[in-house]
This record gives sequence, structure tokens and C-alpha cells, in this order.
Amino acid sequence: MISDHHQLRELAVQPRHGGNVGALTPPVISRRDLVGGIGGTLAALMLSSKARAADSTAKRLVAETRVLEVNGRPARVFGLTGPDGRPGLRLAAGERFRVDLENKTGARTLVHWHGQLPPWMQDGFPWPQTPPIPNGTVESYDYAPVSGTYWMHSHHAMQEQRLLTAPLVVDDAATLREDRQDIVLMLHDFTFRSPEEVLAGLTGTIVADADASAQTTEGARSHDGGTARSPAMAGPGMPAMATAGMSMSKAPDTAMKGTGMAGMAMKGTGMAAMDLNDVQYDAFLANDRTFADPEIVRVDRGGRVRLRIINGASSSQFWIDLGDLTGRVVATDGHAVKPVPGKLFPIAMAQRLDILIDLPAAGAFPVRARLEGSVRQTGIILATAGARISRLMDNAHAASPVDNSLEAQLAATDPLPPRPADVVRTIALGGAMKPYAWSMGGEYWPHITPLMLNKGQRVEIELVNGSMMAHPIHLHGHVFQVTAIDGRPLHGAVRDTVLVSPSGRVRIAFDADNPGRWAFHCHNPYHMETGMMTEFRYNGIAA
Ligand SMILES: [Cu+2]
Repeated sequence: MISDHHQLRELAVQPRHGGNVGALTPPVISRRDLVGGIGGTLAALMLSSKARAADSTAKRLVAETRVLEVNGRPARVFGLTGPDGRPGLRLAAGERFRVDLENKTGARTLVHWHGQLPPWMQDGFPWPQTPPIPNGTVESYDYAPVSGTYWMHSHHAMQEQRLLTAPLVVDDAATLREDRQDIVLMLHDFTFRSPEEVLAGLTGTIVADADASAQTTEGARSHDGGTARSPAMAGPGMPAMATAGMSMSKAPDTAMKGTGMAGMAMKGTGMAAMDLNDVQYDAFLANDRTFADPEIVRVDRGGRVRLRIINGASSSQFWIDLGDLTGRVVATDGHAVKPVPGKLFPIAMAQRLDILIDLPAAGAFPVRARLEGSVRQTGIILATAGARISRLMDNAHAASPVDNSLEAQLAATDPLPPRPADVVRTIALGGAMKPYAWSMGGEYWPHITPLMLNKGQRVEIELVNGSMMAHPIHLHGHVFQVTAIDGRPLHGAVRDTVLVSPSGRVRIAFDADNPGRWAFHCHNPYHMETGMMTEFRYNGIAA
């Protein structure tokens, strides 16, 4: 037991190596912010920081390295620190996304604003027209953001797996009026191995080959692959200094991982062979901390809470387990849905859930994220003053595979207007653990044929998963509505990432309203790196 008020306070104020990811406090909305929010009609401009030097309203976001202590060992990871010294960004209602990204990672980087709908040149994807920015430089962004729970992550050189990720929360007036305590819970999976080593283990190759494979995900570009990429053991995109905290010796089982994982979580699911958790991690983090040393978030007795859960884990999916509490999901991927009550909610890679909770009274309430197909978990603890906090034991039973049981219940409060589709496509998801390679529409990135679109078209995509692994499919620059699951039509959630179950089918629809080049890919980066990505390109946009 860790108990009593005094010890609780100690836990709560314990210095953290990684900085505070949790409970971002809403900034005061200034008149200047409001004015900034309604002003300006800037289109797809990549403003240089020099041109905007006099503009003091830009928020500074620093991409850098930091030391995180995990399981008692220091690890050098990336981080994204906002102007308040905390991870990520929080924008006030009506505030523009006016951000200067400063690259202090020691390598090139590029940050994607996941789920946001900026002009394509500001999306943070490494197209030839928008290459990663060199170390020591600043890139400026300016667009009208979408409110809700979002996140940001590097889309370059497997930096995302090294925690170059952070929350991105955009307030809106209606949410602020609810007057709820706002708590961000960001999930990560962590390994002391480098992502290059993980990928090499998965593909059965050597680290240098995995590095080469990763480079092809950004396509062949003459200006890429410069000095920032080193084949040294630290891996590409990671400064040499970083090797100190990175163990290269722990490779528990990637090479052996195959379908062996399947059986253990399958009881009662009726599924014969499913591959789960293709990467084995050393730790699962909630706001950078393990469940052995969790963040304790102080809440009021009978308090009203909005939990913003972000699955920033690279290759891990969870069940959010509220324990004794009941919550209701009110938004998925930042977009409002009709409330769905419950205690257990699945969250796929890259997805977000906003869950409202009305606390019963005083007490300590763990919010767990239970890894699918495993007894392992992470989480935070909501605790009223003086609450006794019990040490949390591992689960006795493995959690089920994450599925679309919640997805099937969701209905957007602001659905797409009904209209016939102009473009209808079926895209097959293929691949296997051995050989480890994953495809979209029978093609492997970067050797793909873009789906060409015209502005104003309604597009309908049927994703058909022919593999034995679930794939969280993410579309850049647009939101889509889920319109069918396994052939059953529905008026589902509006979101940016949807899980396609093994042998499952999901239909999505979206309006082509944001001309540019847009990535459409599996959000498991190891699947993406080995091919599961394609492009939606608007006619008139040069390749
Ligand atoms: Cu995948």
C-alpha cells in the first residue's frame, strides 16, 4: 500500500524526468487571441520565421531530446515542449494555430498535427515539397485549427517511436462552459531498443537494412539522406549522444514473434488466429510514467472531469478501464458523438477518446489502459484529497483484442450531409508477420498509384482487411465518417483514424475539400515503414 495523505502528496509532487504531460490547464483567453482567431485568411503558406519575426502571438514549440527514467533506468528520448514548459500545445477557443516549431533534436525532423485540417504544405508529412527541417532551424505554421483532442508526432525517420509526440488540445467555448476539470492522459509504449533494431527484428534483417527500408517510406529524394542520417548504432535521426541511454542488448522476442501471441487472448472471441502486439515493449507509459509510479491527479469530491485520452503508443492498443467509475464517451478523435456510457472502452493506435466522468464522492480512482491480449497495463489515478491509494496489481486475465464494439455504437453529432458518392474505391489491406511486409491496395509504399481526387467530390472507401492483424487506418487532412462496419451500414463517428479488424471491413466517406497531397496509411509505424501507405492527391497538384 502507498497510502495516507502525506505520502500521496509526496507522490504527486515527485520530480519527473520527463516533464509534466498531464492535466494541461486551459490558458486564459485573451482578447488578442480572439482577434487572432477571426482574423486572417491565409491560405497554404509556409511563412518564414523571418517574415513573421515581429509577430509576438506565435507560440513556440521546441522539438528536443530529454531523459526519461523508465523502470529505474534512464533513457534518452525525444520530446515536444510548448511555451508553458509542458509537452505539446493547448490553444484557446478561437485561437489560430500560429506556431513556431524549433528543431533542437540534433537531427532533421518534421511534426505532423494529427487530425488537424491544415493546408497540405503545413501537414508535417515529408513530401518532396515539404522536407524535414534541419536541426537548429525554425518552421512556422499558421492555420485555423479544429477544436478538440488531437496530438502531434514526428512523421520522419521513426522518431515517433522515440516519443517525438505530444498532446494538442484546442479548446472551444462549449467545452469551457461545461466547467469540467480537464485531464489529458497520453499513452505510450516504450522500449530500450531503437526502432531500427525493432524493425530489423520484425523483418528478419539487419539494422542497416531496416534503416534503408525506413528511408524508402519517405520516397526517393535527392535532398534526403544527408548527414543527419547516420547508420551508427543510435539509428538515423537520433543524435550520437543519445546512445548512452539506449540499450541495444534487450531484444526479448521480436525475432520469434509470429502468430504465437494469438491464442492467449482469444478465449470466447471465436477468432482462430489473430496477431496482436507485434512489438514487445519494456514499459507502457501514461503521461510518461509507468503504473508502478503513476501520476496522481488531484480531483474534487464529486468532481466533474473531462478525460482526454490520446493513444500515442506506436504499436499498442488498449482498453480504457474506468474500474468503479462510469463514464461516457462524448468525442472520438476530437469530434463530438452522441454520448455512449460505459466502464470499458477500446482505443486503437492514434485514436482519441473524450470521456466525461462525474465522480461519486471521495476516493482514489485508477484509470487504467489495459494492453490488448495481455495482462499488462498502465494508467493514472484520480484522487480526492486524503484518499488512500492502493498499489495496483497486474490483471489476472489478459485483455481481449481491441475491436469495433464501441465504433458500432458511435454516432456523430455533426454527420456528413447525405449525398451520393462521386468516387467509390475498395482498398485491400494485406500482409503478414512472416515475411513482415504490409500493403495497401496490393501496393507497397512508396511504389504506389495515388488515388486522384477533385475538390468537391464525395469519396467512399471500403477498407477490406485480408490480414490477420488489425490496422488503424489514418487519413491526413480530412475527417471521414464511418458508414459501415463489416457490411452493416451505420451513421457512425466522424474521425481521422479507424480500426479495421482482422478479416474485417470498414467503409468510410469524406468530402474532398482540402486540395493537396495527403497520406492515407496504417498508423502502426512498422506496418507503414514496410509498405502500408498510399496517397490521395488532388488533380492540379504537382507530384
Ligand atoms: Cu497496420
